Amino acid sequence: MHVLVTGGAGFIGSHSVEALLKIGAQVRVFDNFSSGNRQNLPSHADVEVCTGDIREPKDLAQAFIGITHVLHLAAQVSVQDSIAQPTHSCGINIQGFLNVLDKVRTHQIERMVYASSAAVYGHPQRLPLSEEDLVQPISPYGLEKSINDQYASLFHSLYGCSALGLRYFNVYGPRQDPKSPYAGVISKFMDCVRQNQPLTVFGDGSQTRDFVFVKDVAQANVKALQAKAKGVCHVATGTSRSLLDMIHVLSKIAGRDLQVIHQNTQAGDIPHSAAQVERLNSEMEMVCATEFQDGLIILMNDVLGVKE
Ligand code: UD2
Repeated sequence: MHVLVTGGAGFIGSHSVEALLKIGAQVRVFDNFSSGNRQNLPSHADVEVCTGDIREPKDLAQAFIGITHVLHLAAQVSVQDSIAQPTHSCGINIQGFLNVLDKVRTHQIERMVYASSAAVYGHPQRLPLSEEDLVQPISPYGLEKSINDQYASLFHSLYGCSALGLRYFNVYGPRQDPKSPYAGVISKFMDCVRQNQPLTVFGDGSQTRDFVFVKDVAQANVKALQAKAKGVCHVATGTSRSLLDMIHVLSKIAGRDLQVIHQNTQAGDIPHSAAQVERLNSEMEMVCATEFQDGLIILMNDVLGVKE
């Protein structure tokens, strides 16, 4: 397998590169390093790093030479930025996506897996969400991801491209920069623990999410590249927990009580999110099995610089 990983120097990308190396794949990382970081990448004979932008078809043409599989993770990943600058976000997440998909077509790539998102559902009509549920995005980011899903499906019908979109739920783990605009609540809270600062909870903390560990997500990406399933598939654990519950586990592993400040619920916040994971379990033969406490311990050790 010669795999091109767009966004390969980023949070999910760099863990996916490591998972691909474990199965003996040759990996070419394609990244414009706007948020990705070379230090996230292992120096390994089977990893090649290529600087380029998915908005530039010429950059992509070079990167696709000799490639058999594509893992497309490069994106504008901030929901807030997509609301503030919708045309900029569209340029990366729709035009950039289409540039990659079209190279998949013209280079007759065996398999493409790309990052879709739970954001396509907007406010869920019912829980737990199934892949068949109504797509009703409430941000340009969610809309862009759902358009990606439609393009991939159309390219399958028109040209036979084998593509699968993975709808990630709330991914956490090492290398998610807590200062970045797309940092999730866990990486923010972990940073507060490190600095001995109080945790800010928006609302009463009863909101629930399906928190999935990044190494499980990387494994799902690899499995999806090897599978034949088309369409879209959730990547989640199938179990949701509240912020208060998460803080309880966090305080247990920190070995002390954590101070919590409550602020008003943020506009557009979704109270509950939960995923059905039957498709992931059966078609991808994959379970996101990292215990929540174990994932948090790995992250805490990483943030505090404790060697495993
Ligand atoms: C996630 C995704 C987002 C999009 C969305 C779709 C992440 C990081 N974000 O947003 O990209 O796909 O799902 O539904 O995965 N919170 C606090 N204190 C903080 C930060 C957050 O209380 O300092 C709350 C926040 O109000 C929310 C919950 O924690 O209720 C989770 O927030 P998040 O930003 O980690 O993720 P989410 O689900 O809003």
